[in-house]
Amino acid sequence: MATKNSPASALKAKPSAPAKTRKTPAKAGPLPEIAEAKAITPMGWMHTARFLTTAAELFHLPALDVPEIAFVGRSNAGKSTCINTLTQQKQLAFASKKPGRTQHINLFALGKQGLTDAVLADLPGYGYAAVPKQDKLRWQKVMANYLVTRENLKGIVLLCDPRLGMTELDEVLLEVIRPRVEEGLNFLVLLTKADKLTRAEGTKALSIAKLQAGGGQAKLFSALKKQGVEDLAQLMWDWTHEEADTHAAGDTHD
Ligand SMILES: Nc1nc2c(ncn2[C@@H]2O[C@H](COP(=O)(O)OP(=O)(O)OP(=O)(O)O)[C@@H](O)[C@H]2O)c(=O)[nH]1
Ligand SMILES: [Mg+2]
Repeated sequence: MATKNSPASALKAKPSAPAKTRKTPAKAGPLPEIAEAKAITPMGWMHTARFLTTAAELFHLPALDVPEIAFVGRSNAGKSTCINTLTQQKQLAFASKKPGRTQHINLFALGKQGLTDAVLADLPGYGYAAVPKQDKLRWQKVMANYLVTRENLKGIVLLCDPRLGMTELDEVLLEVIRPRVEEGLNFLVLLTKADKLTRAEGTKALSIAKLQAGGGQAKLFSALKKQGVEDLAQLMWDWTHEEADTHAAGDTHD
């Protein structure tokens, strides 16, 4: 959904001024304002993503003052694939058939070079049986700490394979983040691999996820069919530009 001052709403051109008689021949190429609007569609913005840094421990993560969105979920849920699909880059985040592929917190910067305005965080998945118990517990602590203490965290996307539903560890994560969601942290349950579901199954899974999401939202997504991609890009934009939108909206009133 487009909000005020979102890239999509920027595309809605203002009523154009009455055409004046042109004295000089028109130059070829797009009008500057159209070129500008094109550069800031949610998908265009997502495409600016580039690797920022990686960290195995929380204290290795740089403190940032731009909004950050975390992609979390069980191993193999499709977090890295989702980031690659959103950013339209094949190998920005490492996706793999082998669960447990992502083992560090990987940050990706968004926005024009030198003008980072948001960060995506790809987190290692949990619940992969082959990981030694000690490592599992260590990781669960790191992640819980990250989700509770990361100051610039603006939103959490919990990716979930609807064929498996919410696992016990997903429920634990929901409990961990509940206080922050109640305080207004943005939250989305993203049902991945929707291409594996019939339409009826998708509708049912979505209504269950909406209930489980508490104060958050739920959406269907398929990297394979490119379902829900633009919608998600728009939501990411809205989450990370809320204050700018509010200020701009306020500017219209005296
Ligand atoms: N059919 C289908 N397969 C998908 C989709 N998204 C991801 N996959 C597959 O699911 C597997 C796991 O994807 P990843 O993106 O590596 O999952 P992850 O959540 O990052 O996994 P970890 O890094 O282990 O936590 C890969 O084989 C992907 O090709 C989708 O939308 N549809
Ligand atoms: Mg991954």
